[in-house]
Amino acid sequence: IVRPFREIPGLWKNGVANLYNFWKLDGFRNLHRIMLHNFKTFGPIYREKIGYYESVNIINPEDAAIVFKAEGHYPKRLNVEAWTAYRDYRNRKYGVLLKNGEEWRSNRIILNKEVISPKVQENFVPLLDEVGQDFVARLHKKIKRSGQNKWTTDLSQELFKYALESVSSVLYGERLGLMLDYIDPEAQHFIDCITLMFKTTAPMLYIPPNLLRQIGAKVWRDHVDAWDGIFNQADRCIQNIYRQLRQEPGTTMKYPGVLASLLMLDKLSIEDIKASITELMAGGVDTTSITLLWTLYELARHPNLQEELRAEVASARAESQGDMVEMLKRIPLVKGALKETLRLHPVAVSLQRYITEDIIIQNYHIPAGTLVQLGLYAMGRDPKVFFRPEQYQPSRWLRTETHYFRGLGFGFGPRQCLGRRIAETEMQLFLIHMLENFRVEKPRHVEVQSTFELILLPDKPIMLTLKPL
Ligand code: HEM
Ligand code: 2DC
Repeated sequence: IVRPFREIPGLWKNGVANLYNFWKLDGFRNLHRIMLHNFKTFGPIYREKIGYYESVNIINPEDAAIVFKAEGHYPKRLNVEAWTAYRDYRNRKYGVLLKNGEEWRSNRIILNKEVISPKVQENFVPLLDEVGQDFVARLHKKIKRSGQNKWTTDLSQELFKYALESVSSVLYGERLGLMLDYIDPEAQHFIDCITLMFKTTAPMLYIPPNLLRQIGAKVWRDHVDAWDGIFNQADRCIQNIYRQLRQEPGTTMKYPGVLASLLMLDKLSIEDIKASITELMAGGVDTTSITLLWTLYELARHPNLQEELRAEVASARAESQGDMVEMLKRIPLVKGALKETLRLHPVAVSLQRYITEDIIIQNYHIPAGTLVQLGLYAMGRDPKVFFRPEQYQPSRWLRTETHYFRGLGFGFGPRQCLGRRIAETEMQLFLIHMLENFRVEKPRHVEVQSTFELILLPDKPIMLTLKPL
């Protein structure tokens, strides 16, 4: 017999008291650990309410499958109110990230063709490969200058630049020049704004941004400054391409980039294009760079695995004879490593959907309209889901284990990450070039954990030593 919704275990009766306890546990930075703890306490399903934000949380892949089957025609995630409040406040359009319903769907279908379809993916490879080559050349130069034949450093700032250069080259078909010695201070400001934007979003998940705006709270003002910086820089890049395109309309054979393709296609309004290109540019920096940083950290901790990956890359290189599209088809273990990184160190602590029909999970009835969250971080570390979850084992993604609703780092279905193919290609090419050029080591043993700043980040700097091969 199916149990009613109100019997789902958890703390959902007093949102304000729960918010207070959450704050006492430093929950704004510990969300992932609190979720893990709640699954331990309540089991594979629990209901919660923190502040005004209420959800049912699940952890099993089989339950995730039920939820995604009930996501309907217009899948909807948790609305990040801080992001919509900023756009409402500044009178800017929502892009594909924030739109919902029919408008989301029609925009998303057009964007899919230019951003995530297999047809365009091949266009990205030479652009991203060039950035990867420039990145390792830049590291070689730094190592030479150090005079020590190695370099020990926190790579995060370098990786932010690599990620922004990569996503920009795909979006605009042009280089920003971030792999050069002297970089545009505006670009550096853009990078800092994205980090600040994420950080200031986290508390506003639980405290309504419009309330914070009315009382003139610093977190809201910082958030506005951060988005202003992001939009100003994106506007400059977009204007630049727009002007070029009007002066010499697309005649060359060269792939012109996502933005120019969308403008020439002429199916979305300029305002819609601008809104989504800005989101793509902002979404393309911290996500891939942090995932790459975690991957290098894991490779430094597992030197034998690192050699195995290097060997795979070397034979892929030999077999593909310089054709990078072919080469990318021959590196399953490198791809497994990236999946393994996202399992243990996901960017998104959870996936969420408002379900559009009633469902039954763990024998509880859940009515249509409920916000259901899949605890992605908790799932990745659950021994019932992954064999020996504490071990970093890229080969588990090759065959041995079932993958049914387990590889969800980019989300699922028609609402999954729009930047997924860009991110994957960019990260695979990065690892190819790094493995071909450097041995990565860890100067000393430091256990690094995650901290929640809307996305999950390393809680302390990750120091790595790079040695040319
Ligand atoms: C959405 C993860 C990189 C742009 C998402 C979602 C996840 C995610 C989990 C929500 C999906 C869902 O609800 O099912 C990641 C990870 C990345 C990454 C792990 C890299 C390691 C990127 C990049 C871009 C990007 C590079 C831009 C080029 C977006 C956009 C959405 C999104 C625009 C919203 C799509 C929509 O609502 O239709 N991402 N992302 N992401 N991501 Fe990413
Ligand atoms: C954060 O409880 C925790 O890909 C919340 O590239 C639920 C939640 C909702 C939406 C998620 C967010 C979490 C984490 C960051 C995500 C976001 C959707 C898209 C965004 C996963 C899990 C991200 C990083 C995008 C951001 C693009 C944007 C800045 C323009």
